[in-house]
Amino acid sequence: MFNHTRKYNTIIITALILWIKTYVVYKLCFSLLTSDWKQEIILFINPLSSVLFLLSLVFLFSERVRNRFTLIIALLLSFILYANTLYYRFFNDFITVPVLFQTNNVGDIGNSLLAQTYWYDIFFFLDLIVLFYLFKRQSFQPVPVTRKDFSRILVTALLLLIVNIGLAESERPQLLTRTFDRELLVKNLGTYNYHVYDLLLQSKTTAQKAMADNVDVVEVKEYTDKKSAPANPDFFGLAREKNLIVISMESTQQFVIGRKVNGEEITPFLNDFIKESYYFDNFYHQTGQGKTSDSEFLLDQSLYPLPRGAVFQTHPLNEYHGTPEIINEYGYYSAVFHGNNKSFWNRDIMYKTVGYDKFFAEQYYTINDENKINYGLKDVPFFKQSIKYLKELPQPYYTRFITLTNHHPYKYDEEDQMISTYNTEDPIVNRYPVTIRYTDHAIEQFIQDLKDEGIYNDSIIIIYGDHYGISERHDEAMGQVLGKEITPYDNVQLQRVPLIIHIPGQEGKTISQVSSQIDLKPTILHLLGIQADGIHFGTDLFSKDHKQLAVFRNRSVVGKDYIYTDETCYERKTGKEIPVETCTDIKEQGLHELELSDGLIYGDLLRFTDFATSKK
Ligand code: GP9
Ligand code: MN
Repeated sequence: MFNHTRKYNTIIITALILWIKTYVVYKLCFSLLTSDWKQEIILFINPLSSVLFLLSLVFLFSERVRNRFTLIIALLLSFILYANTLYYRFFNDFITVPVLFQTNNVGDIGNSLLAQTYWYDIFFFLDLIVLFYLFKRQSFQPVPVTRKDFSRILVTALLLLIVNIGLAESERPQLLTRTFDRELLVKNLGTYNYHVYDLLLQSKTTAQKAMADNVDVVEVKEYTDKKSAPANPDFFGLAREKNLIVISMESTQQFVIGRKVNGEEITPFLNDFIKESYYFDNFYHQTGQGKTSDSEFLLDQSLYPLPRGAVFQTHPLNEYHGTPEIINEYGYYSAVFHGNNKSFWNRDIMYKTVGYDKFFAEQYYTINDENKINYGLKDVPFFKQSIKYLKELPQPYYTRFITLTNHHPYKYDEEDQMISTYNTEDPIVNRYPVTIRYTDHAIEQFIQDLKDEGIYNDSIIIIYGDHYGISERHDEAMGQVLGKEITPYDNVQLQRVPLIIHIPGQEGKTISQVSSQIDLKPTILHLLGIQADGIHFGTDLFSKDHKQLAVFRNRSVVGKDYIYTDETCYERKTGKEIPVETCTDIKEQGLHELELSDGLIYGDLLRFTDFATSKK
């Protein structure tokens, strides 16, 4: 009798502690907003089923090791919770299986994550010490248990899971089949169940490639052919035989263009450069977890990056028909310049796959404590040191320069500060204009060097922002900066990044059509005088038939007239909320494109084609 009362003691106390801890972390460390009590209840109960399930397993162990095993489970779950918290603080997202295998980046990401640790993080693990001492007490000493006792806990866990999934499905139909986004999954299933679900998804991805056959690629090709837009004869071949210099501006959002802090322009150089270039002020980034590398993928492939992980990491050995490979057949030499470790984002491998001739990474630069900050070489010495390599390249070339200084958490050395900080409560937002201003200055010097070296007049220069720099976590401070409360509509609009295309001899102008990173490849090919007739989800920005559609990885869609996000439809120009059905068309087209593109990558379907590699 005595045994009966105490045999569940350890499980109950451990479950309670882990359950409450998880909920507290949800509330304090993740922004999982709930809009009614039902969502709050789902959020509250969702850790319990997985916690109980794991703890039921301790009954399968002998009394001798049972308490130790209980502690190991508690440690494991606390670790998962903490790892997600760190990742969330930096990426505003949850860990996925592919992210875990991005071991190449761990060193650098590790630094960023370290900057996000706080002394009070110790609370993530303090309860384990409490449990440790508690388990020494007489009332927590394991007693013999039967299979029935095990089943009791297991069945309770399963019942809880069923109730949880039932509630979640009623709240969010098709949650499991459609995998909306990670935040919704965690909100509804709980962080632990989410990881199990993610593992299952990963195995599905692996199986998909094995099962794909070449029928699917025909469907994709038919779709993109139908969508594609013919080149504008006024622009076709304008860059033929010219060099192409593409600059990726780290974390640079469009809102900084033309904006001032304390009466001073944040981007004085770009503001002027825009006046003699084509400038796209409704150009959106479309990156996912692969951040910079996703933007590179969009640029060179005109395919969507993946919903989970960085495609550079997860599918670096696929067959691709990207810009470097295509233009190589037209006599172009291709190279990338970047002042960071060559294996970051698995670039060294991926660049070989997609056909770059050369990658000037960290080892080509003189990097020391003075000229380095955050992830690597500062932008000014980066461009300065690149010039000597650029001069030696066989012409014509396609070169890409990836800047780095304006990277979260926007650290800078005092001597590099050329503008005041913002003055909000949020240090990240405050520092942001300072590092942007620095990059603006670095690009100004680079352009001057190109002029001095006689390269400028022979080159088309494209400058674009790779992705957002200020995430939604900073909405409050952003609200102060922009002087308004940030709505979901504004959050979509904040995903605009600058795009500047400078063509020698052309005056340029501002083009306000909706456009996105996926449009760059066909635009570049047409400028070079190459028909873009492979598989491209984007369309030429200069085409008279350019399709105004920007599909985000979080499934928001921007169309010519409307913006669909958060299951709400807005008028694009005014931000006015309108009936959600108005957005049905763009939403469906967007989802369809994502599905086709994902299928293409998961199935490695380009291996079944040969159309993009043969010279026309
Ligand atoms: C790393 C740099 C930054 O080399 O491109 O990557 P991000 O964190 O922005 O993806
Ligand atoms: Mn980046």
